[in-house]
Amino acid sequence: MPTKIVVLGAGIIGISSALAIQEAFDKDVQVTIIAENVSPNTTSDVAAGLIEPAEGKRAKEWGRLTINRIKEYINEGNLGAGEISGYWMQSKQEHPEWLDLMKNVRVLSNSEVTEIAKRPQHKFGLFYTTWYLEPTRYIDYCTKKIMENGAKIIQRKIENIDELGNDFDVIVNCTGLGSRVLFNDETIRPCRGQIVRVSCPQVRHFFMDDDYYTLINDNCLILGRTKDMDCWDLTIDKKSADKIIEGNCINIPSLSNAKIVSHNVGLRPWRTSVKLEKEIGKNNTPIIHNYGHGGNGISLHWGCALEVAQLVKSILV
Ligand SMILES: Cc1cc2nc3c(=O)[nH]c(=O)nc-3n(C[C@H](O)[C@H](O)[C@H](O)COP(=O)(O)OP(=O)(O)OC[C@H]3O[C@@H](n4cnc5c(N)ncnc54)[C@H](O)[C@@H]3O)c2cc1C
Ligand SMILES: *[C@@H]1O[C@H](CO)[C@@H](O)[C@H](O)[C@H]1NC(C)=O
Ligand SMILES: CC(=O)N[C@H]1CO[C@H](CO)[C@@H](O)[C@@H]1O
Repeated sequence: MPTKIVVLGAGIIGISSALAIQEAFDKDVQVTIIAENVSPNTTSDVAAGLIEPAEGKRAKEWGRLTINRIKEYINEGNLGAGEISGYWMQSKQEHPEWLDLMKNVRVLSNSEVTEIAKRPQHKFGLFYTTWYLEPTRYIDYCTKKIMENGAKIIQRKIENIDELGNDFDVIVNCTGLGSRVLFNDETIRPCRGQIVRVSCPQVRHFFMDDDYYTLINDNCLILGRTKDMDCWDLTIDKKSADKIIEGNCINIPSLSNAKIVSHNVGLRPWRTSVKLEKEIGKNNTPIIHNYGHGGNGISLHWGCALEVAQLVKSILV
């Protein structure tokens, strides 16, 4: 009998955890995914896909493993990922540790800052190269693989963890913001993010500052952003959209001719740090938590998925 594993959640975190588990065990596990929403209707699908690992040692390692994974994905010739270079203008000089993972990192000279600055808060600047990964394309790629490996996906909301009974040997909890209700974890909070996808092919560098960003995907730019803590509203706010467009047009004047492709909003699963650990639940079923990735879930997903697979191994052998 193969070991039965259930993964709760089908955002980038759940789907990649399922794949990493299958790859670690070959044919000895049967993976079932249960999720209320599947791609393209998850928070992950809204994400801009900029690779920007979070602060801290653990996150830096997850980021490093994720970047290696993205390089392989690019080298296979897949759509929806690539290198992007651009400017990060700062009001206070910042040089987070994860910049070690980036390429071509260069502190801008005073004269470059003067040339690029568009607002008083653009006092310092960096130029660097990172990557983007379009979540919807990538989730589709991973989903095909997990289905080929024999996974089942069931679309259903779990109201209470007891509903799973004794059907599974291990539970992997990748429910993002859903963990707040499902696991009574009040330390996870929504951080609402609204963005605008536009077409403007002549813009080829990203531009970020304290309040705004223009990022690059295969066929569009992503203009952001809002960070509204504890706001659950998933409707598009016209005023925020106007502010996002105006702010980015000041930073990159040629955006004034951009065509709007879509407006999107999502709730980042915000937590002071990612919860990635195992515990023993009711009925002695081991539970592995992998949630609370905030604004960095795309950037950390593969490192976290590999750690989940290791935790499953430590339980089963
Ligand atoms: C506007 C915006 C821009 C972003 N940009 C970036 C970026 O550039 N780079 C980056 O790294 N990150 C970015 N993020 C953050 C990123 O989107 C998240 O960190 C990531 O999507 C979290 O993935 P997840 O799989 O945990 O959550 P989700 O994608 O929300 O998936 C959760 C899954 O759990 C399911 N679920 C929840 N509760 C239940 C339940 N009770 N029963 C059954 N299923 C349940 C859901 O249906 C869903 O399938 C951005 C976020 C937003 C909103
Ligand atoms: C996504 O949501 C839309 C709108 O609610 C729905 O019509 C569509 O079937 C959903 N897609 C999937 C794959 O569940
Ligand atoms: C069923 C179960 O073990 N749920 C746990 C999930 O995680 C939260 C947060 O750590 C715990 O409070 C729950 O007991």
